[in-house]
Amino acid sequence: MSSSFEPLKPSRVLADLTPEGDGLIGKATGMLRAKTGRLTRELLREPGRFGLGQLPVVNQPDRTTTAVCGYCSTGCGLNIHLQDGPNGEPGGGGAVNLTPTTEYPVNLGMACPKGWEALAVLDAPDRAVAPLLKDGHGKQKPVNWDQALDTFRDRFQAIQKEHGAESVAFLSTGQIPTEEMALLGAVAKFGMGLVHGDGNTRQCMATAAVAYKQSVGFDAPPYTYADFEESDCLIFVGANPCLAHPIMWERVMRNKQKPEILVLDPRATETAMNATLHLPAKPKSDQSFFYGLANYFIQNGWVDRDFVANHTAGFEEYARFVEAFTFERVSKETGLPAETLRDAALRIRARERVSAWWTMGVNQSHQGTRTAQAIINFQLLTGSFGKPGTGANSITGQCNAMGSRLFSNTTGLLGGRDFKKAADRAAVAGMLNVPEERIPDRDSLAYPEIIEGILKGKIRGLWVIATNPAHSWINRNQLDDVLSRLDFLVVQDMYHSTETAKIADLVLPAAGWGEKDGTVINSERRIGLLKKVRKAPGQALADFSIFKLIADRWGCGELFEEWTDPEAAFHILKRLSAGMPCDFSGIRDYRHLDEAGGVQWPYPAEGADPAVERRLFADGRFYHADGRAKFLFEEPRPLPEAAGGKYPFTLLTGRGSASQWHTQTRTSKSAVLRKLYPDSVYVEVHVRDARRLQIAPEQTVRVESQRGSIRAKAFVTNGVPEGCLFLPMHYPETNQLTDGQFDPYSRQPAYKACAARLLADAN
Ligand SMILES: Nc1nc2c(c(=O)[nH]1)N[C@H]1C(S)=C(S)[C@@H](COP(=O)(O)OP(=O)(O)OC[C@H]3O[C@@H](n4cnc5c(=O)[nH]c(N)nc54)[C@H](O)[C@@H]3O)O[C@H]1N2
Ligand SMILES: Nc1nc2c(c(=O)[nH]1)N[C@H]1C(S)=C(S)[C@@H](COP(=O)(O)OP(=O)(O)OC[C@H]3O[C@@H](n4cnc5c(=O)[nH]c(N)nc54)[C@H](O)[C@@H]3O)O[C@H]1N2
Ligand code: SF4
Ligand SMILES: [Mo]
Repeated sequence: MSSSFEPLKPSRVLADLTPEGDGLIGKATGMLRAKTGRLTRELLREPGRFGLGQLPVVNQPDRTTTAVCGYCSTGCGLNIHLQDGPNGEPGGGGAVNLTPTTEYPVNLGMACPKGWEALAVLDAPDRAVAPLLKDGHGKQKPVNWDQALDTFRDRFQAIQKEHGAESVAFLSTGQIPTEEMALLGAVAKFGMGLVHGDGNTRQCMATAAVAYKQSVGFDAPPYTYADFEESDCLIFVGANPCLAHPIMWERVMRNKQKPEILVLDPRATETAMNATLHLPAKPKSDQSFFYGLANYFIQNGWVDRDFVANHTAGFEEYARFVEAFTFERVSKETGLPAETLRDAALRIRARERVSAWWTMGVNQSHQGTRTAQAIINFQLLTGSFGKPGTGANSITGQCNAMGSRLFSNTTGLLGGRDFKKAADRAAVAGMLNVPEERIPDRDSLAYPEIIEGILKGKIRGLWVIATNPAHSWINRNQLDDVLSRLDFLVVQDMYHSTETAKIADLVLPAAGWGEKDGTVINSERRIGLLKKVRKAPGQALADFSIFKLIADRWGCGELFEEWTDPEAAFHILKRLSAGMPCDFSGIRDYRHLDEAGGVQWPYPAEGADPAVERRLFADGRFYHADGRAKFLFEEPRPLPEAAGGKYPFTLLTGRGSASQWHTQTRTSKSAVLRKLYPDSVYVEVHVRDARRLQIAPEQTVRVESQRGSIRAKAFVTNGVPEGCLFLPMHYPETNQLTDGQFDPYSRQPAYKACAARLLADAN
């Protein structure tokens, strides 16, 4: 590691600044941001300088294998370099290093800092290496697997006996392979008799999933990453790919169409700084923005009449509805001048291949579903679907968010089916050889209702797998209280030190990425392969094995006999997918995935398109029975908790750097990554707000909402608009302030706007 490399802390850049002259501050913070944004590219050229990946000498066939990265939904391919075993077996000693795969169609030889450091975080001292059980004094003590499994069964069965089968619930994840998550969903629901189980994808993708299902008839992001390069106008809405999906952003940088890049984000993010037009609309005004844009296009006759007539439904009503969204009105609601709105419209109109990309700035909102559909509607009326460089494209978050949307068996039945449909239940019962009556005939409660169920004493046992709600759930002070009411809390995680594992009655030690096999589905629907290239520490087991052990101990193991190992499970998944829009029954086996560089769904057994990069809807046929996509719309609603009075700021939250991952259980374990972000929580505040409140850069301040009060370092910047604050989600303090509000259709938490105040005095 080079000692000359200086960490990118805001403190260092800002220490040199005086609050005089916004220009200077703007320039300096801009510099910092540009640096963070540029980091990935610098890394690619000179990884050694950053202490990342001491490059292996050569790619030796016996000593190199491949696997997909296990952090974000980009799904980069990595070459894993192996050392020889104790007796000289080539590659038998496990992974010692990795480098991005040049031939993988996703990343083309690139990786971000998290990917480069993926192996380092496996060796942390706080890895869970044995099951831990709370003793009579509330202290967690190591026990063996036998005791752990007995306790799991006895406690949960006792709760179910007393309070009914539905009194135990589970929280799944988009973090583990599809095989594991499908087995979990099957064991929990068909084996253990649970009805309620949801996952951390509720916090993340629920809005996009519901929006697609309602609009196009199936949860199907339509694009391929090639569209980043083929588009001549990219509209990013509430997305900061520069740091949240750095390798997708690298694909944008390869775009040779001299693209127009519009970024709709209240903050001047790293991505916005690379835009041809940044549109700093007020938080949650995107829905009005797209209605206004649609109205302007319709008024000018810029509608793809053929596409609308042949492939959509409800356009006339939509056109009437958006008439009210004049630029005058939209200007008031978004805070963008009418001139800027017109400019944006003309820029879009001037281009041929327009793509719209959205992430959490849209999904995490009290009106996320209708906002996502406002984007979909706009792309429908301009016919921007199914052609290269187009689409209404939700970027997913976790490495297997897409797998979770299809196969978690939580609020939807395996393979994108519906628990409420008898035919779907019968189909799954037949394919899995489980009695039909074991399949619940209704949806699970959604995550927020599960929490409410605990509060009301209806849910008394909870099994949490690969997610850390005590840090990541909205308004977590309340959640702490809720979780403490449970009779029995089981947490299955790689680390025993997560906020949720620390309060668990039973901790089950799990293997992580690199320590097990399986597949994940990335944002462009590409199924990629994870591989075991390391032994898990101590007694930690792959989640797959843990679920099998639990099924056996519970007494329902015989239902899952066919699920012998992840690859056998993959064949079951293929069967479950057959005939569905996500059909991938044509994938031969794991080896096929490895050889092909991953395979996008659909890939049916008959007539699969062999192209490496594919998009959906080229024929204009959507998944509704009539083949048409629907225009869905609604009056925008005011913010549930508008800024004003005692709490004059709007608090936004989100990703802070390319090197931090969520609740930091993993990324905080790499010494290299730790140098790349501030080690304690900071709040972004606009220069003029800081000056008004007499807050100096780096000063410790207090941020408060109706839910809580935290101390944070002031990061004075004009990257956030006046009247807004921004807190990165990676620090446990952030969700002490957020407000438990949800989208009515998707039940996704509205993490990205609540009222707050800022006090210069931190005491
Ligand atoms: N380094 C890193 N990468 C990650 C992750 C990580 O933790 N770290 N997490 C992964 C996951 S699971 C996810 S879901 C993605 C998230 O990826 P992104 O959604 O791109 O990241 P966020 O920072 O949460 O939110 C994006 C932007 O939304 C803006 N925003 C807030 N409110 C609004 C609004 O009302 N309208 C608009 N237009 N914008 C708004 C915020 O200012 C922010 O810049 O990242 C993935 N990649
Ligand atoms: N304020 C605010 N809060 C947010 C957000 C925001 O933008 N703002 N974003 C939300 C979003 S989009 C998301 S996705 C969530 C993420 O929230 P979480 O899911 O709670 O975050 P992670 O830190 O990814 O938690 C994953 C856990 O799984 C463990 N783990 C990793 N791999 C494995 C494995 O293979 N097996 C097992 N058993 N465990 C494993 C990790 O150690 C970690 O404890 O946060 C949400 N919270
Ligand atoms: S961009 Fe995402 S998938 Fe690629 S290396 Fe980084 S974290 Fe891994
Ligand atoms: Mo997410």
